[in-house]
Amino acid sequence: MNEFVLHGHPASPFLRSACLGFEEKGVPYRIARMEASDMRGEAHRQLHPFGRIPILQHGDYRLYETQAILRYTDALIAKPALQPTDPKAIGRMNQIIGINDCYLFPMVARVIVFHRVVGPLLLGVAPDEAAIAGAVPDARLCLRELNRLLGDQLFLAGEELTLADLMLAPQLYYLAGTPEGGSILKDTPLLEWLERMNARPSMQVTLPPAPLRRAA
Ligand SMILES: N[C@@H](CCC(=O)N[C@@H](CS)C(=O)NCC(=O)O)C(=O)O
Repeated sequence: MNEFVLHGHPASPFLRSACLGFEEKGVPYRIARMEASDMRGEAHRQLHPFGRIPILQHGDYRLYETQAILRYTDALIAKPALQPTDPKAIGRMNQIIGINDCYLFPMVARVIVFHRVVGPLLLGVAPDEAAIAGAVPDARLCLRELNRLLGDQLFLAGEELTLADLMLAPQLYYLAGTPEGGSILKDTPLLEWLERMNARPSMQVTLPPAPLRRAA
């Protein structure tokens, strides 16, 4: 089989989600590291017209959008299955992936994690406290809803690990390390789920670079 190559920066939670798919499958892959200075340049736009990461290259097949990469990985490599077969669990998994892509990342992580973690520690930019404060109500909403959907289950979409867990864990890893996220998550089932996820070998071998790791 052709080599799996993921283009991206190791600090990216979306890149980490894509890596988790390969790690959980036990399949080798390579990260083609992109620097912050490469982002949105011509070469990047050739790979991803919207200038985001990650991008998967598999032979002559190129794919972007993290959930699409994860679904491709799961379709190609059967075991262990990372998508449920029960229609209700499939619906829940897809709903939670949608919450991540439509609400949690753009409204919460892209603001709080950027201004608390990525900006100060990676780019040398001071946090924008007003932007952070403005995102806190959305953080409360997202985390309350994820807690409700998790309920007393082991994983987000039921009793088995699914793509929803792989999408959410890298985002919440960072958010939990911020004062705002940490305080909202304190003593919740979602934090217990995150701790279970953090203990998985796949999460341990995909930790972000050290400065960001300490902050999280
Ligand atoms: N919907 C995209 C989102 C990817 C995304 O936003 N990645 C971030 C890094 S974690 C990025 O590329 N940020 C660069 C930017 O916004 O300029 C996916 O699922 O892959």
